[in-house]
Amino acid sequence: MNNNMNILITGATGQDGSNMVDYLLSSTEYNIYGSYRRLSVSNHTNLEHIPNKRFKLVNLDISDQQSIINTVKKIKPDYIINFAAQSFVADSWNIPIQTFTTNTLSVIYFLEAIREYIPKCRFYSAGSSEEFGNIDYFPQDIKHPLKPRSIYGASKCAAKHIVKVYRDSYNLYAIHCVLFNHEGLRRGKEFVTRKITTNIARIKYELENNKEVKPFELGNIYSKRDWSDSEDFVRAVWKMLNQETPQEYILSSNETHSVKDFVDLSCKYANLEIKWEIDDKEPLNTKLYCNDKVILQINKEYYRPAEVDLLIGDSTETRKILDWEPRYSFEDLVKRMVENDIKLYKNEMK
Ligand code: F7E
Repeated sequence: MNNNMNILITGATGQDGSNMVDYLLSSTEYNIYGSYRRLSVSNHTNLEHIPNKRFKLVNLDISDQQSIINTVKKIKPDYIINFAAQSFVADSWNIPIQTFTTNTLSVIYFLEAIREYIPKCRFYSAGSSEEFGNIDYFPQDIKHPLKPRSIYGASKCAAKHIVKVYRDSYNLYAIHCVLFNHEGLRRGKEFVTRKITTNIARIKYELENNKEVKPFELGNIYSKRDWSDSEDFVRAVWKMLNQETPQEYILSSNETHSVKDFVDLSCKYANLEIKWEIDDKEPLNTKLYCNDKVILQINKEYYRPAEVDLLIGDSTETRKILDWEPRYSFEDLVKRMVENDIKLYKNEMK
């Protein structure tokens, strides 16, 4: 491969996009174009550390077909890694059309532009374990039927089918990989893992500095997810894009843990001694205490109209094909996130 390859990464200001930018800058010599959607307030925190001549930010709105065509014609990417999405499942019930435009229509726009202008370009579409939804069996492998429970999940199922249709019809290197939950230091604070670690960091500070302790609130603490580190996943995604033939994959940790497990482990790594007051009959009454102070309570507002109760992946096959293994365990992930948020909160308070 020559060194003049151009790689377009959409959603470059988000967790996965920025991790992919970092990874490809450090492991390849290629030119990286990170796309972002212009907002009146800048959201480039995840990219501020990248002073690199091989990296350029490009303004691209993936919900606008013309914007995609213009960008594709200008950059002529050899790879398009599409991480941009309306990725917050809970919001997909409130903004269903935007969810489909961003997560599904954009995939058609990209594939049409690739077919027309850059047919050799390799395209990655980010799938999700939300596609499995109301699961039939566990662990879920690539053959698990698609049974989405959220509008987000449905939007990703449609994207998966579209990618396959374009791959089969036009012989494109286009792949859609099911990613189970993946988190990390750059995770958005509305997702449950980062919501937990940022709040635990704040509460630790409040307790240690004799400040008033403000409890935080969660919804369904019994739902179970298969959580990995996004930094591990971006390495695997790059491998998927560099196989001889395109095919579908899944990425997962092959473990499942409840939201409550995540809280317990976060408190352990923050050195907080906690005590649950569980109400089995009325989960809304459940509370978590530290030093006799309530630090967490349950709020109905954070429950979803339809929940995916349990996800656990089986990525054995993908691991073999790609010769990939995760470097971070579930425990490593929680520890890294908690320690990072404790440091960030302390600095913020200085
Ligand atoms: O929720 C429960 C919530 O919003 C995880 C995205 O990356 O992974 C992610 O989707 C679980 C759910 O992620 C709160 O009900 C309880 O059961 O962190 P989450 P998600 O919906 O699993 C998939 C694979 C994607 O593709 C998505 O893009 O936690 N939960 N209490 C809560 N969740 C949130 N957000 N906030 C709570 O207060």
